[in-house]
Amino acid sequence: MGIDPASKTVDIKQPLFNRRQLLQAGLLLGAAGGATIGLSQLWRSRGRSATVTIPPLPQEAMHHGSGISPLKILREFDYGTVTQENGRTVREFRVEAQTGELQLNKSTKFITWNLNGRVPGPTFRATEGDRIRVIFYNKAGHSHSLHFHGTHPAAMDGVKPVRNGNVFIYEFDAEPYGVHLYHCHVAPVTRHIGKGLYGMFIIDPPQPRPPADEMVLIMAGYDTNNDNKNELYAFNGLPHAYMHQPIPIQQNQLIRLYVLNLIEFDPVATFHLHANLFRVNPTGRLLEPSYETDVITMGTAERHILEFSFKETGKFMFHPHQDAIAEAGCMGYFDVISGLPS
Ligand SMILES: [Cu+2]
Repeated sequence: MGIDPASKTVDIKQPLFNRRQLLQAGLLLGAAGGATIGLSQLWRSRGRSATVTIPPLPQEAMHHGSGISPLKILREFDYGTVTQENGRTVREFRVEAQTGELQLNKSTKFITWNLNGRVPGPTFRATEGDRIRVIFYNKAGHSHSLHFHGTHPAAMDGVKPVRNGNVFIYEFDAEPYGVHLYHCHVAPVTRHIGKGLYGMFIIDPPQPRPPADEMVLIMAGYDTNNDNKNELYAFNGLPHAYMHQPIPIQQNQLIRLYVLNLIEFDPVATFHLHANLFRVNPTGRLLEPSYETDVITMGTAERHILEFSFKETGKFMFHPHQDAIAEAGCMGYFDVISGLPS
């Protein structure tokens, strides 16, 4: 993998995402691909057979002007490079901390500290019991780190800063299954998270959850004038992104949302879905959702799996029910497309 322990450098020129990872994320078929993307390949590889139908994405979704594409981030899962070592599965992830400018809206530019050039960082995904190896290369210009939620040894807790230009390799077992997160843990952490150094970490149970159109929604805030308050908010990095480009989903198909509240400064954020109810699986720690509602309340870093399907076609909003947060960017639409029988 090109690591020279003496110099503590790593060759990061190889592609961050290989063909297989993109296939697993269902993204290689392109924006103009047919209405049906066969995720059956993914499920067959896990010993299941099922097909999930993902409506075509708008052409511009793949080339967003701001440098990141929330529609792409939504369904993009990084399964790492898989090898077998001493009889067990090892998933190796490569992640690079960078500094870059993000156009948050027509009038606001924001300097981000980000991972692999995106906010939020990659959604790492593993199966419980895998060995996780994260090669973290800090090229952002400041000290940063990666602190993962879940369980691991103290030496892998990610609270020790990794200086600019250095590499640290985090290695631990993926447990327990559920929906977790990771973020930079260098002080002041609020600032390091607020500038974009965070992402989701999904650990699947040994027996996979039923097939569904799976998506990641991470709520975050932007303190654009350093007054310790958020002026803008976003799902998956860009304010109002899913208002401008609603998320196409299929009528009568199971949707599984991995939702995380990573808004700093505001103590809680709610999540509300219009014209429907969803089933809640707290922290993804259950094999089945446990209750049904249409609004949940999450403190910072709380996360859940939400499951639902829409019977009706049309555009339906989702947003925190604190309207000030929603109106400042944390708002979007599902665009329910007809086609699947109930
Ligand atoms: Cu940091």
